[in-house]
Amino acid sequence: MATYVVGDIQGCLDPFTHLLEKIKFNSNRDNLWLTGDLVNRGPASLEVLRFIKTLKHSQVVLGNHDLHLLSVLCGKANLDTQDTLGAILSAPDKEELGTWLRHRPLLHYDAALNVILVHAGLPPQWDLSDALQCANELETILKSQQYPAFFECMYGNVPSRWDNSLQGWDRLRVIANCLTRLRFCDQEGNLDLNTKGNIAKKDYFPWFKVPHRRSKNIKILFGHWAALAGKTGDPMVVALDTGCVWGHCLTAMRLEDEKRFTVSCSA
Ligand SMILES: [Mn+2]
Repeated sequence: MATYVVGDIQGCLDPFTHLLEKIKFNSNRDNLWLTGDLVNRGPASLEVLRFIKTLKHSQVVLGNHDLHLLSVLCGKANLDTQDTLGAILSAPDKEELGTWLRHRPLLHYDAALNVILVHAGLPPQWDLSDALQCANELETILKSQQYPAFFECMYGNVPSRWDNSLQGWDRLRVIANCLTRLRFCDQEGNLDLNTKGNIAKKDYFPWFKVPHRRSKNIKILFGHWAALAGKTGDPMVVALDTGCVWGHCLTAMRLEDEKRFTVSCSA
């Protein structure tokens, strides 16, 4: 038995299938962890979702595109021109797929390995216990009948900084932005959710390089940030989005020995 952690698939079924063949993935025996953004931008989101839902031993965390799909499914957002989620919206099993996806966590912590799996990252103010608590607050709403009200309030970049005194939808929006959209923030934890490359604005850092970040003692596996090309320069922070949907590659890392396997995604 091995555990493989796969980066952002974004509806790219063929590279995903090729990668599973390359690692000789055995769904009866092996574990698959996924960094989220299973869907959108790529050509086969419906098929990717259906396939992952059938896996016996999988651990998914939700990404921003997964949350957007859930929001569209409950009528709280419209598809934008770059979205490729149309086939899911007209699928006969869209309810089951949506319910399954909505019950996935935002963060997974493996205590035996001291490893966190998260889509984007953690703000510098959070230690492990804060991260677990905040993810759980949002997961609880997503699993409840209140979830459409969250999606109505999810979109937006403010408040720009986590503060434990935040309440209500503002609190949940910041939690969602940290866990699923974060790339850069400053030492005080102000999020820059607009910069998408790998060059920080003045006084900002990649979230994992902020001095005094309180989660430095835990290994963190994440996706979301294709411009990093799988490199952080820090063995405790493991980037796994290698830009599959942008024609680069899809990566699986075997957790036991951290060996990486990749397949090319150029058309
Ligand atoms: Mn993402």
